Amino acid sequence: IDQVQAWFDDKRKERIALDKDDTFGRFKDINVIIVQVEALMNFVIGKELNGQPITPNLNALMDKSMYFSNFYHQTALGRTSDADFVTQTSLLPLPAGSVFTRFPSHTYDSMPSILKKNGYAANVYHSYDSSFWNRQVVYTEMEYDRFYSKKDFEQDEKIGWSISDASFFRQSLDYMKETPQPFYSFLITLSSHHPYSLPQEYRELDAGAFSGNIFGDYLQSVHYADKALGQMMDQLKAQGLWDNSILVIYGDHDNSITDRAFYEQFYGRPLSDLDMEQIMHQVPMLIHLPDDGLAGTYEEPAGMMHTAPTLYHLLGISTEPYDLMGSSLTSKKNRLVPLRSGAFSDDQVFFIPSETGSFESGACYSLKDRQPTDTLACAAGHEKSRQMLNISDQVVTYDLLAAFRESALQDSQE
Ligand code: GP9
Repeated sequence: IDQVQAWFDDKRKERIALDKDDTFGRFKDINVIIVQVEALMNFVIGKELNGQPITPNLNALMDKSMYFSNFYHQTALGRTSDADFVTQTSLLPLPAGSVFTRFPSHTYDSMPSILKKNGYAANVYHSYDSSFWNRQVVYTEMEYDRFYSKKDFEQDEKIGWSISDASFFRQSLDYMKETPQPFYSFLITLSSHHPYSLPQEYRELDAGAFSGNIFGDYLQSVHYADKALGQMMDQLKAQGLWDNSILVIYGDHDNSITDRAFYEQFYGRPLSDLDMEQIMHQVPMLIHLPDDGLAGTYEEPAGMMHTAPTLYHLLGISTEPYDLMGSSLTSKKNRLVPLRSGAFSDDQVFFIPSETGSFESGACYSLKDRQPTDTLACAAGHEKSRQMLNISDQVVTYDLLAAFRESALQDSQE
């Protein structure tokens, strides 16, 4: 316990030192709207298919936002629920199962609870059964004011498991109109869910050589999700929320399509193991702010565990009382991004673990020339990454944040 606490204390000091820069609190008391987009991957962003942009609305938003071009999803078997957990708590997912179903009632420093302490309303929107991924229980624990689930949405326009993203955004924003400001709204989309069987009338992309296969279906679904996002942004503007909200959009995880041949056909060239690892683990991450001062492409590696600390920093909320693994992405300091598979990246190397799990038989790539390099170059990062995963596992499994708070309370009473 002492070691874990000391580790968090070091992180806390690093974070607080970063709060001295002039981006801290630049967007105080501004609304925060986060959209977690189902299976949206980074490799489609800015790309065209037969001359047609796949994500025209995200491309346009990218120019006016902080765009993180090497952002990793960090999820494991808990998929969408892991993306949610890591984003909200700045901890990491478990090696087996989902935190949402295994340890829903343990103590975590989550964004809704922290923003509420700072005067925000906090609501979560997802048009599916409230029990899926144990969300109802977790969202109550995270202290959201309200979870708008399937029963709160008129099921007027069906795509896949639920209503279309367009209808979901329209209805969610109607609810948001009534929410006192400042608010935190977390929206989770669904139309681009596997197996990407988008009804014919929504297919507006010429998938060309990919027509009729699952990769083409995926591109169609992402193109549709982008269109719905564009409509959502228009509605935010019409409702007068655009200029007083931070809008965060990111993909939750990969598309489960692992056949390298599809990606090589898409890129028109052979892809290395490093290319494939990055393609499968990178999701887009955009933070649109009420002014353009911080807009641009941020190439340093980053991950979902950095999202909440970045928002606290921009909003000017001190993270001193909280135990978080990430730090703000407004700083350019070298970051280590651990992935649950045992892979990790920093700004120099990317490590791909072997099937056996032994470090020596893994592959270490230099990001400078994208060639394999001596595993020694990955040794320190490997140790740090293992340590972070291990610390997070202990916090989640043994409810250590509750133990820290309990012992702090006892100390203060003595
Ligand atoms: C269901 C949705 C999908 O509510 O969030 O979750 P996934 O299957 O992608 O983990």
